[in-house]
Amino acid sequence: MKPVLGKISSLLLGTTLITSALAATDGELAKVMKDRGLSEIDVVRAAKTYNPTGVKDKYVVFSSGGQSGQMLVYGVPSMRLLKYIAVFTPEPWQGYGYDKDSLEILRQGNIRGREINWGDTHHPALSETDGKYDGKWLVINDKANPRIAVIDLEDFETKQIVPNPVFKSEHGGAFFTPNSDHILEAAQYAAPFDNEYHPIEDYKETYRGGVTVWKFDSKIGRIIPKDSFTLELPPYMQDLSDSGKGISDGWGFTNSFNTEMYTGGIEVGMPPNEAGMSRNDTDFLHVYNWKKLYELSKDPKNVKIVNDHKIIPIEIAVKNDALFLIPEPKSPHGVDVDPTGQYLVVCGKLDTHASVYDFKKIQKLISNKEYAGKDPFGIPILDMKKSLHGQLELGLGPLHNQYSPVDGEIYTSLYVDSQVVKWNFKELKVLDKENVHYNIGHLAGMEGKSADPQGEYIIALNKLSIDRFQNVGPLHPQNHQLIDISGKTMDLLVDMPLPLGEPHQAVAIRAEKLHPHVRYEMGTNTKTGEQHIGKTLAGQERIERNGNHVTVYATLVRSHINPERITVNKGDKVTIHMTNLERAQDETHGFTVDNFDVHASLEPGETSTIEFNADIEGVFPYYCTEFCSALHLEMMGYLMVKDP
Ligand code: CUK
Ligand code: CUA
Repeated sequence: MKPVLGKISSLLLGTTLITSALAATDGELAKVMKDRGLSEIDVVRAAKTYNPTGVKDKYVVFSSGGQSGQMLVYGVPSMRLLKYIAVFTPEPWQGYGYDKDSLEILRQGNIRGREINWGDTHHPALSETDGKYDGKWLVINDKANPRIAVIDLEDFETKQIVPNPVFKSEHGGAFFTPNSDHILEAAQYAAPFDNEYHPIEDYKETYRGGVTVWKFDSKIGRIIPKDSFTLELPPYMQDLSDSGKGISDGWGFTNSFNTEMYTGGIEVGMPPNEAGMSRNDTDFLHVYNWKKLYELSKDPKNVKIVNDHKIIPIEIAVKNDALFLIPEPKSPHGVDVDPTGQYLVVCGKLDTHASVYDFKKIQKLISNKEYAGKDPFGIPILDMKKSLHGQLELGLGPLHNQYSPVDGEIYTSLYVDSQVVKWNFKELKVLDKENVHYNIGHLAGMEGKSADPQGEYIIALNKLSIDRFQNVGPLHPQNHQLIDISGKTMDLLVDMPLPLGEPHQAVAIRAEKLHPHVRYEMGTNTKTGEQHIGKTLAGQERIERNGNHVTVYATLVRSHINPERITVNKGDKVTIHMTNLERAQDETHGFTVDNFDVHASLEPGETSTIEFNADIEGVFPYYCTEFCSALHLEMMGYLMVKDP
């Protein structure tokens, strides 16, 4: 039982200050409280999250935007939305997918030559130095169309999308290694690595799971596909993963949930009559030495090539003592390495317990070659009991974990119970529970999965909001709930409705670690960071014709677009390079030509390009789409398309 009375009385003690402020304001606060029906606890909670105008937040949160294929940025504790980051989906305001350079980024995400315009984002990760967030890069996965995107935190723009060459779906990405030299991405639904048809009867022979270890160059912030490889795994469904740190640095950990290899009606290699993905009491935690595997991947003898991509076969990994399995309670979800790297906390949706594995014990079993058996693919299995530090019953549906700076303190989401539980994973003791609304999935601590968790707050990312907000139709907003964890017991402060997509996971970083710039060097191609081929300074504006290709070099500055008239022939291909000549902070100009489905957002100093075929005759105004000055409406011109 939750100590409700204790919680309220401790909150009331904290309100002494408010009470005296109340008296001092001669009843004004009391009047507001009365008019709005607020209690003193409500007022304390409001004060803990209120930012007066101009006051900024202490933490910045990057949340997955789920089915929107985008990301969201908001501040903590105010829970104010700051930005959408366009990732896998076209985003008109920022011109993402509507100008030439961003369209090239979006199209890097083509799979087998086909355009994909949506994504199912799940797990954002912030780049790390020594396991601590360094505020440089952000990556996120797409579960539906297995891809990883890289976002530059100097301008919060997507710079790279890398499709996975062998997976057909993925969920165990993206996880940075402690110095961001690699990113781990595990598959989800097992499928053949190649792109051919293989009958489901051949599941065990031809379907595979895996973990892709992407090489990441943290100086330039790009994934290097040619130096990356995939560790082949059995067709158990892989799930969430985490990278080791501290004493487990060099190792990766990936859950699985279908060691039965159930395929929906036909079960391979298993006795009949007992079908299903959760028949076994345990599934497998995959433990692999990605650092050793990376070295092995450099020798062609150790890899086979599928879709131009290096695969390390199971046998090679086993032969080199780089891959092990440990039983874990069935259908696990999160595996979360603690700040020291010694403990791994695994939570199973169908088990009320959390399992705390001790990497020191795992290491000892591995170095003694003390195996409890082998799986059907020849992978050594380590004994579960001998690997465990212990287990603790937490409640129904434990999913994900976050850490705090207090030694041994951990916060776990309980999906079925709709609660956050605070407990000690070393002493195996429940400390507190807090109700959330409703059916929490992930929870986000402040740097709560790094080597340097900050505590203070936890955000509950709930799957359902039901009655929390105004009814806006059957599709309800998502509900992010901010919880104060600075006291002995948790205290839910405020709800934030989120009208985008399902926020599977969010990561929070101290705002002081972020240093985005406010303008670009003049003429920058923001997608490459280099000088744009279309860079145009004042006085260099021109229109060039080469056959039926017309290239315009334009500038935008308050309050005109130069040139103000572009005349072309019907059938011409038109390329317009534009440079925003502004130096002032926040002086963005937008650019569109009516009827041609193009749009660019030009931040100060940025050069961008739009391209279209002038395939219809007529007169088409073009204009600046951002209200940028008193003469904003005058910032326009005409595209004249005539039949020659
Ligand atoms: S998942 Cu959604 S609640 Cu994709 Cu990390 Cu667990
Ligand atoms: Cu420039 Cu409006």
